[in-house]
Amino acid sequence: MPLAFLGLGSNLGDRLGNLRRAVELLGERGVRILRSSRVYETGPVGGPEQPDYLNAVVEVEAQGTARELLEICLAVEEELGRVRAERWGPRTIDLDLLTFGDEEVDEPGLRVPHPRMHERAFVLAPLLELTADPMLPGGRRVADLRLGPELLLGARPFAAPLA
Ligand code: GSY
Repeated sequence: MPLAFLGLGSNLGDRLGNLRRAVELLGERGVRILRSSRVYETGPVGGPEQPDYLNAVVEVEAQGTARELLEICLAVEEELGRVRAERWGPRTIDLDLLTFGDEEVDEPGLRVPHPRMHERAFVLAPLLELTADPMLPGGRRVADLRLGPELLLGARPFAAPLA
């Protein structure tokens, strides 16, 4: 069964509660949560002025395809009341499929590895807790990214792992 990494983010309402509930709902829909990073508080990237996010990454075992896992993530977002109003705007929950085994997928609405994951401290800081050498878009390697201290400064540990 493929192992995948999911990025979770929330910057509206009970942010930590939203992340915890998302993990529960993923489990109820047959996604086995294997490990979680700690939860980080991070400044918003892009979009209008908005509150800070809480972000985490979980490693999961999926039952089916990348597309099926994406559909589950979208269903969980919907159940948690996410309204897709503004593209980069605030949200109660955001679930991003970061990687899916060693698959590369480029289809409408689904690009894996996530095309911007290597640019985002709010993804990399929690992800690197779980794996030192994640699959990145374009065949990049973490060692090539020349990550500086701004990565650590941009992501502040906030709470214990979600699982
Ligand atoms: O892409 C995920 C949603 N999102 C985030 C996020 O999760 N964390 C931070 N820090 N900034 C963000 N901007 C967007 S859009």
